[in-house]
Amino acid sequence: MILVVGHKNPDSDSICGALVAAELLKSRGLEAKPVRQGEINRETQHILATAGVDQPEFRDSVAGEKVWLVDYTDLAQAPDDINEAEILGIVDHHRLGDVMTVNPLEAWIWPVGCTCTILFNLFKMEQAEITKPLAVLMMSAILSDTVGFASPTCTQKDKDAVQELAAIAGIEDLDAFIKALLIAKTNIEGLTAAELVEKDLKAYPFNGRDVVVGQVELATLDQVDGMIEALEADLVRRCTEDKLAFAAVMLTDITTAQTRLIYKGEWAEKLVKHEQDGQLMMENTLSRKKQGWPWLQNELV
Ligand SMILES: [Mn+2]
Repeated sequence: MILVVGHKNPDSDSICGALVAAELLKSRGLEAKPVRQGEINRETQHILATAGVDQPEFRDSVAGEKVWLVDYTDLAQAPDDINEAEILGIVDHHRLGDVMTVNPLEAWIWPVGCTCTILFNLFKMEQAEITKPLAVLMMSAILSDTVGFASPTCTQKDKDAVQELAAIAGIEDLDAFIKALLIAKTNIEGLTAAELVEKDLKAYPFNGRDVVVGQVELATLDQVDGMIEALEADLVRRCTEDKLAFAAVMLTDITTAQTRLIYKGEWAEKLVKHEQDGQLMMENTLSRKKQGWPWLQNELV
């Protein structure tokens, strides 16, 4: 049995990708099971309901198992005992991280907008059947990761994949489909500051220290009015409890690509010079991977 496992703090690509990759392995005649390392978010719930697919089983230990990794190659995002598992495969669209393998592996790492775009192409290459639910899972993950094609991470391969998948899924009104997805993505009603920071938090080892950067995608920055102090307090708490050098959360208005960065920690002073009127605004910044984190790495060295 191969466990197909997405990253910690799973986003939609990580859940849909695990579900889809497990089906690809099954189509090769292998036994495979998708698993998740955390609770699924509201957008992913919306996608699974639309596709009519159950969420993967929770699993945070993979010792002694054969695994495929989906949507990451960083140890920090893998199950804690990943070194006791055998990594047989990787499908990912991030920079290459620090996982090591004992044996040769199958690795599909493409610079595209979404893991599901790679999986879609693997299904085509292997002439495996893409059912309607699989098409909904893949197109939704691609639209989520690329923020409805608006992210600079989006490539022609992502657009082509969605077009073909929408036809298979029988989605006639793609704009309405995207709108419903983005409403689910930006729904933060009732979430606490800690839950917002945690929502899509990623850990990055940097210069021998630990850094975390979260991102909250919003329909308007007004949604977090009145929560800024609580968000800052939560970042301070994380820096103390987890001995972080820097903790930040990107508050991104996905309609204008404007991001407000809330940040704390020992290294925070390195960024103060970019503030205007007490706020650090990052113009034209939708993507943490392509814009936010590269900029931060430059500033934090
Ligand atoms: Mn992804």
